[in-house]
Amino acid sequence: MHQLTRSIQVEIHMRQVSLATYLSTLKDFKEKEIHNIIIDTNSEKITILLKKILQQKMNEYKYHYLFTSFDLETFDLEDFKYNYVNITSFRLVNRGDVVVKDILKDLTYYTQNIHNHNNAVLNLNKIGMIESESALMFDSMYIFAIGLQTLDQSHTIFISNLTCEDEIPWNGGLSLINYINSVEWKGLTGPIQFKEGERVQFKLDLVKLKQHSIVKVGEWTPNGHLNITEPTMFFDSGSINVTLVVITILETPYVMMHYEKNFTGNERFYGFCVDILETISHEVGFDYILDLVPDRKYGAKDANTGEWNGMVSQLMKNKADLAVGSMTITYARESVIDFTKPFMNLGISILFKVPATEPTRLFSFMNPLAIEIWLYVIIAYFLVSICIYIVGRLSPTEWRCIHPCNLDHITVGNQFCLSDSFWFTIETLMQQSPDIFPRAIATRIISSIWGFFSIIIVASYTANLAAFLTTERMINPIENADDLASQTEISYGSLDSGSTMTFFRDSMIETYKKMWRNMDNKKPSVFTTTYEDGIKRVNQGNYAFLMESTMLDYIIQRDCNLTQIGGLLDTKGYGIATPKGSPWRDKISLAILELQEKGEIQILYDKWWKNSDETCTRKSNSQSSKVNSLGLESIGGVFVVLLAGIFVAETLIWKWAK
Ligand code: CWD
Repeated sequence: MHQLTRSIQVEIHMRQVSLATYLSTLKDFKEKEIHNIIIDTNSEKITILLKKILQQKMNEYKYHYLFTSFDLETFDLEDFKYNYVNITSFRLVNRGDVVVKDILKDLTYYTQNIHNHNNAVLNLNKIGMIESESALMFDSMYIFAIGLQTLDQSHTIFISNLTCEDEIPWNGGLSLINYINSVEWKGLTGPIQFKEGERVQFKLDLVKLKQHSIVKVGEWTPNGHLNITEPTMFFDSGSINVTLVVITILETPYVMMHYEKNFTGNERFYGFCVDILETISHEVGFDYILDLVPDRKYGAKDANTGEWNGMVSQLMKNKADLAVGSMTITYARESVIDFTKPFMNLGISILFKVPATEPTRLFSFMNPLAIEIWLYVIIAYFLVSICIYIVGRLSPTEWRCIHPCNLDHITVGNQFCLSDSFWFTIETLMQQSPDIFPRAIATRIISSIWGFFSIIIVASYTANLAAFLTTERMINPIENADDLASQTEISYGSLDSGSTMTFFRDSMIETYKKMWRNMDNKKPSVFTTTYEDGIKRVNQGNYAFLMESTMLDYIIQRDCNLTQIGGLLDTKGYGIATPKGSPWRDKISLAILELQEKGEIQILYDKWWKNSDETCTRKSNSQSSKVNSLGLESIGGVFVVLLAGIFVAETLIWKWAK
């Protein structure tokens, strides 16, 4: 074993305070984060000081007050008991001692019945405690009485008149002191014994405030000095046999409930968070009583009244020691309650119905190009055909002799007449080799450019056609939060009084502000009391539910009709909540970190999220992109076009034949 030597630096601030400066001094300590305070004052002032400590909310576990007064037990410490504040002092009178009890009983009886006085004469307060000053006074009078009585038994005591003029001492004085010195008695202030005129063999109890009462944690004697018998009391604020009140909220798979009658108490609850709580309770060392929060809400601050509801309000009112569940750590909550380190990370996302597949149509072969592209191609076709006709007419090279052998009758003709120009461009567009060859530079330039244009259009069309005809296409009206915000057809909402709702309410981002305004004004309300209601509405259609990603994962793994849209809108975590200043927060945080590092939280996650028969099997990516054989419903339109073409040609032939 290594002996570690540490040098500790202690900074000591000393203040002499009056009633008027109690508050400012405490404030100063609070600001400077001075947590260990020794208070040396009399009993009356302590009562006022305790009030000021409460006003400053300095009655929490991190503060340690050591009172030099021996009368801690006579103060009303009800408001300090449950906050785990450390209050220590020494006591002279041990009220639990049998001798002390007997003496106090006799004294009470004597003062009430024999003398018919009230307890005030002995300074006995309402719980029958005597102040140390009165106890010392009582013991000294008692010792004096015994000394005097013993003197009286062995000597005859002469009482002489005393004057202020003569300095004649009383003869029996020395003997009385000797008799007093030889008295041994157990009084209110413990064993009384004298040596050379000084009291010896006495002890002071070191006492500390606990949740139920003030308990003895050590002893001080003039010879043995301080002996702390319960060191754990100073480091472990009450984890021995402690039963904590834990509130929770039902949320699958975090906390679920058995409703059958044979389940009682904590057995009623099961789920991911219940398992975590059980593990932590063993780790940290506490028992717990688990119950549901009365209003079934997580906790949100009312924007008008400023009042909190749900589990947050229960913790604020100290009605529970812990709140366990899918409780999100938020800035607003952290300012009124405390959170442990997060045991799970998540973000807000969008739950939506799986988009329907696009129906195949007879003219699906037109889909690869947008309708306006088809229009532009037709317009371009007409323009280029007319252009090539005009340029052909104007270019001398395009004119040639039609009958070169007949030199008497020279007839010149142009190969780009109107119908041939249209024929030439359509042939080029269809990637056929044309039977007209432009000869002029201008017509060659136009036909090359048109040829290039045709290659690009045909290549793009062919590439897109394969994709359009062979894979299923989804009609997805929204792809992310911006899409949701910019439309009014699909309504969207979130869980009421939860962190998702407050995220949108308090956000400074324009898209989310817009979404909040939309949600807040929507009638009927788009907020749901349970997330199951939200899922029901999503399944009914035309509704997107903004929810936390961990829960969303759980749902989409089980319901193949639902899907996640877009990514996460934020990142945050779930933590266990405690009242402000609770000593449990740090211990539970440590336990959570340990569980995370050991991978136990991941094991629990897999147990509740993945190992289930309910999970739906979705088509994997490779399956969904498998090439489907093309049916008539997809490319039947081509046959229609073919028939229409033949019909038009036949009609024209018949007309001309007539
Ligand atoms: N909560 C929420 O606000 N939205 C959700 O989708 C789910 Cl599942 C829960 C409550 C939230 N965790 C809170 O602590 O308020």
